[in-house]
Amino acid sequence: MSIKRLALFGGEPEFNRPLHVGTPNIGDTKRFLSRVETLLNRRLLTNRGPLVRELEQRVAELLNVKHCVTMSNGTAALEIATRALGFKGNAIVPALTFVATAHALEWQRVRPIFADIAPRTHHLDPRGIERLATSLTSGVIPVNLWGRTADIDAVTRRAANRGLAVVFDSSHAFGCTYKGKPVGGFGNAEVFSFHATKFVNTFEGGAVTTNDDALAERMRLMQNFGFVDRDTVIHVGINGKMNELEAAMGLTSLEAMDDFIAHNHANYCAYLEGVEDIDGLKLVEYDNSERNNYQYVVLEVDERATGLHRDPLMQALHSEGVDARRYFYPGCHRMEPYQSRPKPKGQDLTLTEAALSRVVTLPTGTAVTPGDIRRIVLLLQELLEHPADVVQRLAKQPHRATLSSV
Ligand code: T4K
Repeated sequence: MSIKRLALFGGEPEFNRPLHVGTPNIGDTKRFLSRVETLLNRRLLTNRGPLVRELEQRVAELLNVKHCVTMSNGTAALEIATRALGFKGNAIVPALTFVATAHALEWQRVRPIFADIAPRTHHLDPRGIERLATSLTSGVIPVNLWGRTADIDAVTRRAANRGLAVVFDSSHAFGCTYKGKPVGGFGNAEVFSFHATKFVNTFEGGAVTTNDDALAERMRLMQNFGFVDRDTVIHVGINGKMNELEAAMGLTSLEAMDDFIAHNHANYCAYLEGVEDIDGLKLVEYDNSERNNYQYVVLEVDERATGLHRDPLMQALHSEGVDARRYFYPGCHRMEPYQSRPKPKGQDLTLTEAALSRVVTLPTGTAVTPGDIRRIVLLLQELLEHPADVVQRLAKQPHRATLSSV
């Protein structure tokens, strides 16, 4: 294939509309609109209406957990769950996560202490819990990253050894299992994000699930100003509620969840088939004995083998309309206010740093087809045939930081 075909070298971009990592899955539009019509006719738009209740019940059933408390978003869900559990002092979180995991703590003046990851899975290395915990540590937030679960038993055991509360950030892991059991009932609580970019979405939204009755009750108070009835407030609280429109989307999304997962899986397989023979490219693995949602396709680029670092490869993909992302660069520990702080004793983020310089997240979801993916793979092959030319070409042109959206 001639190098001139590539957009960087004067060819037409492979995709004339950008392919994103997070284009929302929609589900059955008619079902959604009919729910919207019903809720508008009912004139009950928020404050735990029937659609929010139905969503909570369906999620609790699906995840086989006693309580699901819906929230305005995943970040508020993390804040409320950790506050309701009495997190204070500091808490251990992986540095390789979306910054909301850390900010949710910091916002309540609980200091996040960043721990390293296990290199193969990108999940929190459970040994970091004992290494970093001090007398000030109150809890841990392990993150079930990329659409599959962490080593939940090891994390829970190590946290228990130190008497720490555990809130799983399962924002990426809705619908997944660990040892055959659905995510949702592990630790003291689990948090989900239903942001538009998540494979099951409520536009904005989130939830906390738990089997702890008292915790669920406290969280319900906290997300509704502390009200128990119209006039009685018994707890400090905020407005962390999901509304009826969001729940309508959530229910519609839930009905299509199996189709979304099947689509994501087909996409993942298309990537896998395409890149497995390319030296220096490796997809982050899924354990096929578990249920995974495959919502993130994460590629590791080994520059020594490919001759091309992840960054120029990603930039070249951008020029072709493939909006690959380097989640979660540069790492929470390199963002403010965390970056300016002294390093905690015993902290070593070598493996996190290595992953952050190699990973690139590729477009998937129902807006992307296996056919699109075969074209992306061809692009990868072509770009990696000319690493030096790609670098030289990019040096001559400024990188557009983001593609025009949607
Ligand atoms: N914990 C973890 C581990 C998380 O990943 C997240 C959120 C949270 C906690 C917090 O949950 P929330 O409070 O957000 O519920 C996105 C999302 O904003 C964020 O929810 C998500 N993680 C994170 C991984 O990704 P961005 O800034 O990278 O995505 P954004 O908005 O640029 O969207 C990506 C692309 O998707 C866009 O370029 C275009 C496309 N898109 C996006 C939206 C919103 C659409 O086509 N339509 C849309 O409506 O953060």
